Amino acid sequence: MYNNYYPFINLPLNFAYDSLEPYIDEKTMHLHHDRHLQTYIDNLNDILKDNPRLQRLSLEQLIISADRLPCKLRDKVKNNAGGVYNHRFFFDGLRNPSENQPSGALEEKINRQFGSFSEFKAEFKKAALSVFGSGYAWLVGNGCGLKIITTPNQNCPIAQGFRPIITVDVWEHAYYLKHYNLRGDYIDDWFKIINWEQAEKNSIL
Ligand code: MN3
Repeated sequence: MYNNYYPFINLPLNFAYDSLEPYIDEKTMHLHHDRHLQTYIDNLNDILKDNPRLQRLSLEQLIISADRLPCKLRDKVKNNAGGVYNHRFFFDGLRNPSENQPSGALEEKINRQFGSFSEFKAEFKKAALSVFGSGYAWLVGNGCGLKIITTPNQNCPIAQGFRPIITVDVWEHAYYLKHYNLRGDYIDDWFKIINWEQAEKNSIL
């Protein structure tokens, strides 16, 4: 990942704010990227400003080592480094609406693990709906295959040794303006704007 060290900056999206319409609206994308992600970036820079030792760690290293930090830093680093990583990963995994589906090795792995793409979607949706409160659902690689997992808050799968492939942010700020409380409708819409090319790259890195 680019800009992987302190000071962190809010990199622009890879697409126009309105390019996910009608599935995710332009205003949600502005608020989500320009305010929510920006706040995690500002908070993380603020924490690291007074901790030069931590400035030498990459974003991933901060997440992986957060649990070994002193109490007063642990949750702050975990939440804010996780917030930066998870949002960047979520946004990078989106593209304008298309009939785009998994292909190549990733398609084969999905079929092997879940039976078919539609069975995978059903299982992923169930997991994303099961997140109580705020969090994410992920497709991850675990070394020998694929797995669907959920994480609460801004916890990140790389802290558990998983390789993230796709994720959906199910914090209400990700969908409330358009979908209100209908998280299931938002998940259905999100399936139409997944960047499967990026997912394929993530699965082989
Ligand atoms: Mn979010």
